[in-house]
Amino acid sequence: MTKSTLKKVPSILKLLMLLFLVASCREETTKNLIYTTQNTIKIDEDDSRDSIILKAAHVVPSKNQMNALKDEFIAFVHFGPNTFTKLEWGNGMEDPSVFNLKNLDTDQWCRAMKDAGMKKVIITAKHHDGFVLWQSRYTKHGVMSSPFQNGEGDILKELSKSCEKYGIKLGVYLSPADLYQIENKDGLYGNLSEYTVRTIPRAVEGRPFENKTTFEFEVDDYNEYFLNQLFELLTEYGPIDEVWFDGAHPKRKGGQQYKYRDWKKLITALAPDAVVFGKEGTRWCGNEAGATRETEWNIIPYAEDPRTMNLFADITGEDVASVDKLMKGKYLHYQPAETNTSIREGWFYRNEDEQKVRNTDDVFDIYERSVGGNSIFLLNIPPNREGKFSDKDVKVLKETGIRINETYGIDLLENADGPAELLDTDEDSFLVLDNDKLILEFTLPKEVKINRFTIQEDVKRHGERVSRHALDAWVDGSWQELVLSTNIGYKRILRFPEVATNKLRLRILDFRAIPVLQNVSAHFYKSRPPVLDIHRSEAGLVDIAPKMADFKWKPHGENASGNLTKGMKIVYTTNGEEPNESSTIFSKPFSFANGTVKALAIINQDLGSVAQLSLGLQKNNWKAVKASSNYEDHHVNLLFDENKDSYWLSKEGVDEDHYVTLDLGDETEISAFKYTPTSTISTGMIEKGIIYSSMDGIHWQAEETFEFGNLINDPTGRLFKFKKSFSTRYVKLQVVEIAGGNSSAAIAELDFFK
Ligand code: FUL
Repeated sequence: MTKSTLKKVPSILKLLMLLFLVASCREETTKNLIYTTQNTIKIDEDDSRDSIILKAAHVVPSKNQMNALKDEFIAFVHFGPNTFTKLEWGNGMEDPSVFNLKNLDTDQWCRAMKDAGMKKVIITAKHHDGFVLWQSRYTKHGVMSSPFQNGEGDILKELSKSCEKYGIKLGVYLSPADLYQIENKDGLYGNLSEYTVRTIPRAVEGRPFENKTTFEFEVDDYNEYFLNQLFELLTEYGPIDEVWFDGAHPKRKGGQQYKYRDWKKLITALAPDAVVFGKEGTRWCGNEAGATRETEWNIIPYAEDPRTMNLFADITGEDVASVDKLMKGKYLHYQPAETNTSIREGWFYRNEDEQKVRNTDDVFDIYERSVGGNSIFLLNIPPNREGKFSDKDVKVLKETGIRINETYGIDLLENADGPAELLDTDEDSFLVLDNDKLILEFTLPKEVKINRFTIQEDVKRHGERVSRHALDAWVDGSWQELVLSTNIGYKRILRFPEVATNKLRLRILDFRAIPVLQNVSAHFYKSRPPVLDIHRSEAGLVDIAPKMADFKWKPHGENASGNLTKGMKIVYTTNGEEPNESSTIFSKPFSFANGTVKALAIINQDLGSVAQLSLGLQKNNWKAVKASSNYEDHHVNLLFDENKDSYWLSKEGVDEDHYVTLDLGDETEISAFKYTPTSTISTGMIEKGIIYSSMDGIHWQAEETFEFGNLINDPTGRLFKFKKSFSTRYVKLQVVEIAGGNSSAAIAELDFFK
């Protein structure tokens, strides 16, 4: 029976037939497919809720998407003028000489990635500022005009050689937004040029291409420029496995449109193995903080056919693809999420002391939640101004790799009894779970301690089907439920408190169609001393305690954090040094300002990861003198209450002029300030402003204008160092620009540093 014959029969009848088919197919083929599996399946007008669910169960990844999923853990590299100007977003008017790179060690990058177990690297060949990291024929705004190797250097070439040497796949980030092409007088972006038929690549005298393929597209100047550059990147740097299109736009001009379908034709022809991020290939997970969803389905409902769409909106929100959401779509499309975040605060390297680096616990935790939550983990490691990954970052990558190997390199089910298709290492074996197979048992030769269990569905052939499942262990003569979870997809890592057992039971509780599993494995993760949280109270006292969010997985109200913290001590430093066994023991909250607190937990001889917090002036004597306006629930006092969850919000529409003035209590020397935007709402981000000083609160002196980029996607605190420190008693923060054209300004917390 074909899909088109199915289309002609009424819905109810269709459903009955489908159910009959489920039963008969099961017997005959063990493959259990009703429809042909496809990457995109159209929802027909007469489809019922059940037939839509069944269709969703037949949506499978493309070959490139499957490979992207199997890469699991991949690297991002943000490098460019911002590395030298210490900004998150450049403005496109940077002099190429700022890219004053003396050394470059891409081998060191690749070694560190390899150690971490990463399979691919995606580099910002061109970020929003338009500066190119390779020897492009089509612009002078890039390495060719920089002092790096006297203008002869090519970062892409070096990286591609290192990738080949270390067996790492290569991907390119080519920003559609291009501030250089917007700002310079001959810029091509939004220049209102005509759409005419043009040959790609445009021939450039003296610089022929080895690859003689040509294309004809009807495009304007900027699309032509973009296609020419894609041609260079996809033909001259070895195989390219991912092309990353960022949706962010610091600025736009002239109604510039992107002819993505032409870009895609070029990519398919020149880099057939490349998955395209930000379009129909892979999607943004919706945040830049490393947050993951409890339930991440990769079958996404679309109102239009994603195979012909030009514009892809960001998919955010908690519920992206539940059954209710699928009902609203017209097409069902397989599209895995990439969980992208940075190892450092911000995407670009700034400095060694102030810019926080995620610790191993943190990176490992995101790894388990993202790879083990049906997504791809894309971790950014920004090279420093020496052209290397900094030592701190390298150490974390190495430790993460060791931890992944120690935990997931050993399968405790290796000699277990159970369905062979799930226990073997053959990626092509799978098990169709007929009704009587919805409960699977695994018996181990002897009792082992476990706290992790991984399950994989056969997504390659059968798509994603399981929507609820539970794992039990045989303890003291009865089954004890360890964890209850939702979907599985490519991989689900179940985390639960340690249990000693020789028998495990997996129960599939709900599904979209008869489930087909591919693999299961059991593991033991040696728990470390907990990650710490350092916090200063409104009264100025610093408290250090285990971070509770890390124990979110505890089931049945068991206090896993309590268990873990038995016999624990916390040590800390306030002089910038790394804490160790002989550092001061934390016994009660202490008063501290203007410096960095670093702390770690010790259990037995085991040292945990270092947590650190830079603290500015104490705020207990501060007073708000005036705010241009505020909402009742978002009073101005909330911007210095040491609580990032509460925030000041100026009134929309009431004042054009948004500002706050504060009395710091005493005359103080100030050299820097930190703006923490609110992450509760995504509006009110202060992109540009002026800091004023005053001794009497009447006469004001403008000190400096500040500017911050990428606040909406990455609402983390931003430090601004003044060119010259100044003494003041009063400060005024005058808002000049609010991100995204919003008309309320928000501040979660303000800090000033001596
Ligand atoms: C964002 C960009 O604006 C950031 O600068 C960064 O490149 C990140 C990966 O994507 O949207």
